[in-house]
Amino acid sequence: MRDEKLLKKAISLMPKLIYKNVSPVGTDYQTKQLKKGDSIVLDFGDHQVGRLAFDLKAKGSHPDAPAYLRLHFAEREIELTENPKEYNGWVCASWIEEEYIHVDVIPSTVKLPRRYAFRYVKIEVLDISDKYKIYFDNVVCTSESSADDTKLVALNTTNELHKSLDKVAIKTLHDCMQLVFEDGPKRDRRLWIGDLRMQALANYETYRNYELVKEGLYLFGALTNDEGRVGACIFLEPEPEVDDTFMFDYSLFFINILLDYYRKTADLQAVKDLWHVCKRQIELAMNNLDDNYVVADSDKLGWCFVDWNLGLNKQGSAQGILLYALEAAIELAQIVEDVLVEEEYAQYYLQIKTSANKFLFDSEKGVYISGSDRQISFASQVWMILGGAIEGNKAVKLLERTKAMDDAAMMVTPYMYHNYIEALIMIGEKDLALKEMESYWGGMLDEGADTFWELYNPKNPNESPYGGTIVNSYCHAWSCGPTYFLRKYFYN
Ligand code: RAM
Repeated sequence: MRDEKLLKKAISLMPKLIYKNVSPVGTDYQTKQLKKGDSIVLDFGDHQVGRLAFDLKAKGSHPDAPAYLRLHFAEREIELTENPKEYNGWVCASWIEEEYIHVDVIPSTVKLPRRYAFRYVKIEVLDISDKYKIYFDNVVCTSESSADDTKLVALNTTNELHKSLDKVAIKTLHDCMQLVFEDGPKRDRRLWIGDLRMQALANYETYRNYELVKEGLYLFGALTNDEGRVGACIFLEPEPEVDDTFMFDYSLFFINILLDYYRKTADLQAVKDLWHVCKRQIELAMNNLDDNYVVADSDKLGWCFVDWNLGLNKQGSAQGILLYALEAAIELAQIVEDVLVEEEYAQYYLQIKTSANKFLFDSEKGVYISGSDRQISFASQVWMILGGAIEGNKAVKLLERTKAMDDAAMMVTPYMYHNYIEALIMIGEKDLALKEMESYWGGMLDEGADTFWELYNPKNPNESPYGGTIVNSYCHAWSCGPTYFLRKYFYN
């Protein structure tokens, strides 16, 4: 389904990109003359999203054969040690940022064809004739982003770790802010709704680009599937289109993003324009409940996202997420004065909450369970807390019990950690929230992160759910939480 009016509005909100030329650090690369088999690694000093150009020059005889080069762009230096030919994972290898190019005329200016996300670029001379050597000059990356750094206010702290967490989180957000909030500028380079929720929150505390959030909301609202379901992500080109991936949790988050946006902007018109989309998401989610008001579990991979832990059962989390979305929907109903719907949702909320505590709570173990195997995971507990199924001290104890269990399914992404930190803050565990954030995101800093990653397992920093780190995204929007948490809850 395509709502042209909403789409037009979305497109009118598309930002202008801001460009900046960045050169590699260290100036001696021009002095390195390269022959066949040689290579050079250029370091841009920080993560960049942009286009690369350079002058290719020769020393020796007039070049009598083209130069054949391979360029490999990397967000982390470790990626340069991996051989793309050995990558065998399920995410398409075409995401690996490498180019094989022939340069016929030397000297000449070479402009690479794509936008890349990187800090390092390795250039290998695959072949040139032995009558000349090449060298590089005027290497420049024209970086691009719609984030306006003049809008930033420094975090008022002397705590060095907090400064770094804030700075790297903002850089992550900055590099993902393009024509839309992208999930990651290396991969998948598009607007995903789960990522948008967190980007919007971090953006409210930093760049305050409300229009970019609004654009995202109108895009998702304009482009749904045939039954009106909000998609998991949107492609922009060649023209805006919703992906055919739909996930229970991601569709519902539309409602929370709209409410967060309204709370910041009081943009009543936007709520009115998009209220029918919210109602449809609730309706569709309600169709997914069994007779006991419990979200029906599914074997279908990706029916609900929650986290990249492939062994995770999603049912418990989905129940909590539905409560979380319903709470937001009730507030939105009040805002648009849709009294009957407000009452209806309040009833749903109570029923679903009661069912969560009746059918998805193991009273012997004292934790929420998920799926027919009664899986215990952090995700289920966190989402039941965020959804309000359990509150206060009871919730504190719930997390303590979960922590004490060796077999509880762990969180694997900064995305799920973000939800965990939010839950801790919600139940009054601010100190613990800060400690957990410092240690988890701080672990990435210890690994040398310039931007925060899509995945981070402290026990195995190079883990990948895709079958190879070479396609992991090391600047990923859903990990920009620290700036939001620090600024909203600790330095306010
Ligand atoms: C990843 C994307 C995105 C996330 C989805 C579920 O492939 O990069 O960040 O929202 O999965």
